[in-house]
Order: sequence, then C-alpha cells, then structure tokens
Amino acid sequence: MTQNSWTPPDTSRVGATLETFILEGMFTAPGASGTFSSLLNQIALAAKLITARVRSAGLADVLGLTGAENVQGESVQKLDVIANETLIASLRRRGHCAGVASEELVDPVFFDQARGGYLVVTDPLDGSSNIDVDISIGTIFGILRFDRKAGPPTLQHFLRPGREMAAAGYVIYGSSTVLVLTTGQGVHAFTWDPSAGEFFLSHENIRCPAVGKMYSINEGNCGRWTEGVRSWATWIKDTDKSDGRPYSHRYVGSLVADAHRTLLKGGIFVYPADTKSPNGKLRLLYEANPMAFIFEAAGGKALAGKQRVLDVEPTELHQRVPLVIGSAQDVDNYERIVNGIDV
Ligand code: AFP
Repeated sequence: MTQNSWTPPDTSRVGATLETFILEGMFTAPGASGTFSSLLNQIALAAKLITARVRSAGLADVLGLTGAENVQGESVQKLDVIANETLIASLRRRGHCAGVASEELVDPVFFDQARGGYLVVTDPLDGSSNIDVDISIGTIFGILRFDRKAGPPTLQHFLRPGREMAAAGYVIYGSSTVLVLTTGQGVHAFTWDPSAGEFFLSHENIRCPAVGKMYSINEGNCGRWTEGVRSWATWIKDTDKSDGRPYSHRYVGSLVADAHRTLLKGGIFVYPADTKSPNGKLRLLYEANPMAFIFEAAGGKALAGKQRVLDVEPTELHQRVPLVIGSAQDVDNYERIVNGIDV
C-alpha cells in the first residue's frame, strides 16, 4: 500500500456547496435567526430556476417583449416576468419573507401569512435589453430585517438606507451562473455546476483590488455629462505610465456584468447624473444599494453623487441615483477630479 501524501487544506472552504456553507452558519447576519439561512436557500432556489429558464430561453419561446411596459416605462421582456414570478413564489414559500419590492412591480407585494423576519428588494432580471443577444444578465437583491411584532409591513419599511441591509447579492447568468453573496462580513461567490445540480463555493472572501485598469461608463452619453465627469473621462484616457493610464474601456450595459468584472478585476463603473437623467438612471433600492453593500464589504467604494450610496435616505421605491462603484483608489480619483481637485 502506498502512503497517502496528500493532506487536505484546512482553512479554505472552496468547493463546499452553498447549502453546506449556509448550514454551517457562514452567512449568519448579526442578530439573525435560523430563518435567515432558510431565506438564502429560497433565493438560491430561485436562482437555479431562473438559470434553467435563461439557459433554454432561445428554445422555449421566452425571448422577446411582452408588449407591456414596467414601472420605469421600459419594455418588459417575457423573461423579466418569469424571473419576477419565480423569485416572488420562492420567497413566499417558507414564511420568512414578509414582502418583496421589485423593479417589475409598481408597489411592493406583502405576504400576509408570513411570520416575518425579512423584506427583500430586487431587480429580478437586470440588463434585460441584453436577453435576446445572449449577453450576461442577472438578478440583484437586498435583504432587510423586518420585525412583525411592530405591525404589518408597509411601503415605509422598504424606504431605509442601504447600510441597514442584513445581506445583499446578485446572480450573474453569464458563461456560468455565479451567485455572489454577503452579509457585510466577507463576500463569497458560488458557481453553479449544472451536472451536479449544486452551487459550489468558487471565490472565497473576494477583495476588490485597491486599484484597477478598466473603466466602465456609457461613453455615448458624453454630450450629456457635466464638465466634471468629462474631465475625469479625459483624464482616465490620458497616458501616464506611473499610474497605469490610459485605462481600458469596458461597458456591457448590464449592471450585473459590469459590476462583477469590476469587483473581481478592479477598476471603476460609473453611471452619472446627466442632462437626460438628472438623478442618474440606476435604481437606489434594488440596484445601487445591493451593489454598494457588496463593494464596501469587499474593500471597494460606492458613491451616489457626493455621498456614500449606503447613506442615501430613500424617499421613493423606484428612486434613481447616480452610481460610482469600484476599487477604492479609482473611486477616490473620480471623486477628486469631478470636484475639480488635482490627483
Ligand atoms: P435594462 O434592464 O433595461 O437592460 O437596463 C439595464 C440597466 O438598468 C443596467 O443594468 C445597466 O447598467 C444600465 O441600465 C445601462 O444603461 P444604458 O443603456 O443607458 O447605458
């Protein structure tokens, strides 16, 4: 018999299933009960079901428009509706979620029978204008604590600053499906293995690099930007080898895809306020807040105009904000240049 020279690594949990990770309490939020794990499992279930629909979309006649518009006045894709219904049905099932606010719905839905515990904000299928051309799309979500003893949930319970979230995450339906999750202490990514039918931990304790090499902004909007944003966009394209400029430009037009790349490789994603969208385009509660929560937990930064995204006090469910997320140094440089301070 030959001696076994292989000793398993004892610290890394890479390769663990999402279920094991959740069961071992790795996602326990401060003050959370066991119901939190159950809620995460329901989100993972929805991610699996949506993955199946996205992967077979071209074959199953679910590509294309429904003919309706959502609350943002945007065309609703069939897969938008499917993702929304799948997520809500999954969240309703265990009784731990008292209500959901979705990009697809004018008002939140409340689950009267739910014992409570949490509220969920979501963009069930972000980047849906990319669906028909097989570009990466995603599901974004944020989880807020909710105490049913204080009475039934109302719209007001959703209008809380992002720093109060218990957890946030997204699922990217890209070349593989990856679920990224944080409770504010460690950002972890789980990759879906369709042959095993499981999410496996693939990226443990993601740290957004302190500085990157790529910038991401819709350059087609430059005629609508402020002078400050234009100065920054010129600066980032100037050549200066000492700080790695010019940066490369990458822009998918699907927030989940642009944010995922920025989180892993570093750099900066910007959707500023401009003359067409004076408050910015992206939605505070279910796009900017979850992304900001993830970036900060990974050591990056997130700004909405001059303030931290997570400190914005929401006044409306579908409120828009300017958004800057990315590597700490890249966001700092952006802030200085936009405000006329030399870097
Ligand atoms: P859709 O969901 O309508 O495709 O919008 C995607 C999105 O909300 C976000 O995912 C992108 O970052 C952003 O809009 C892209 O907007 P522009 O097309 O104006 O660059």
